[in-house]
Amino acid sequence: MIKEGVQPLDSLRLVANYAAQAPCYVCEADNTYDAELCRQCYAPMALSHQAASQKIRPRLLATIGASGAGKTVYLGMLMDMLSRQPDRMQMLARGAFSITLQQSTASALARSEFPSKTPSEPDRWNWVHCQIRSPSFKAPLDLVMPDLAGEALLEEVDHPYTYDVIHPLLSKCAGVLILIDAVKLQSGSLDQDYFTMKLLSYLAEIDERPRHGWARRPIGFVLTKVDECEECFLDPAAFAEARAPGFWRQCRERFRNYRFFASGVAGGCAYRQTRAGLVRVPLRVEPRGIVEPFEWLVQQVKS
Ligand SMILES: Nc1nc2c(ncn2[C@@H]2O[C@H](COP(=O)(O)OP(=O)(O)O)[C@@H](O)[C@H]2O)c(=O)[nH]1
Ligand SMILES: [Mg+2]
Ligand SMILES: [Zn+2]
Repeated sequence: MIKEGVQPLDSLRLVANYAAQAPCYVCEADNTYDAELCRQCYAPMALSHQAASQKIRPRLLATIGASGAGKTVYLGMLMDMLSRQPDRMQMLARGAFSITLQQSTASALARSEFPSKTPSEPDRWNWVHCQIRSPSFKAPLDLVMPDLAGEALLEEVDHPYTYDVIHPLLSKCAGVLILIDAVKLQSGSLDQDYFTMKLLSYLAEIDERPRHGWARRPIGFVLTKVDECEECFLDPAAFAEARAPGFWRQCRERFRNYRFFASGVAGGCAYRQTRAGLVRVPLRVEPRGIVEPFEWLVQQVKS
């Protein structure tokens, strides 16, 4: 038993801990120190704690595009490839949560399935915090990337501030990859063209500063599913110009730093009858053009 001396009460300790607030890395709302997700935007609070524990602030990048454009498959495959290849660019995941996206994509593809659709609720999105190393970099680059749902993006673009996470995220992003379904463009559907035009005007209006705004930030356009659209793989810029004239023009008029890429994860697809009905499944995994757009974006962000 202690007769003399000051013994802090447990309740006081609790109050002190709760008084210490941590700002969210994305939206900057104050959160209690033990919150798992930001109470306002649902970004993982681990991002803030990890950023606070190191000297360099991680840069934010985003992969955006319509629902079904192939964002989840692309990002999951990219992470898996970067975390395994010893030469070129390497990725080191920071925090266990950063591995979930690549794990769920790789395990679905190993079962000859595509990963399930990204839920539109932000508290269920996967985030990746990683460190990128490359023989051409002097110091590693810390990056944070979420896997957003296309429905949420569309809702936000049509009705700004519906989702607390998207506006602050895209304001702070150093660059984006915009994924566009090449198969839909090839079929003559203009949905992808309209959606990309909306995304581009949303970005342009988020930050209109001539030097630091989106007009000068890097934008990589990635035309996806090239296994079903060889024409696009050969010359993605010419394909976009011919099939998506709306966003092509907008891009030339409003943005300075952009490039076109083509990518594919599957090597052919088929339909399989399941209890849920007919589902599209990959026949083989044959990644093409996965690392190139990301490598370009990272180099632009670094320079
Ligand atoms: N042919 C083909 N289809 C793909 C490829 N990647 C994705 N898909 C199809 O597109 C669907 C949506 O992909 P997903 O990554 O979930 O799109 P998201 O909504 O943008 O995240 C998948 O279920 C597949 O049917 C690909 O590389 N080739
Ligand atoms: Mg998705
Ligand atoms: Zn937040």
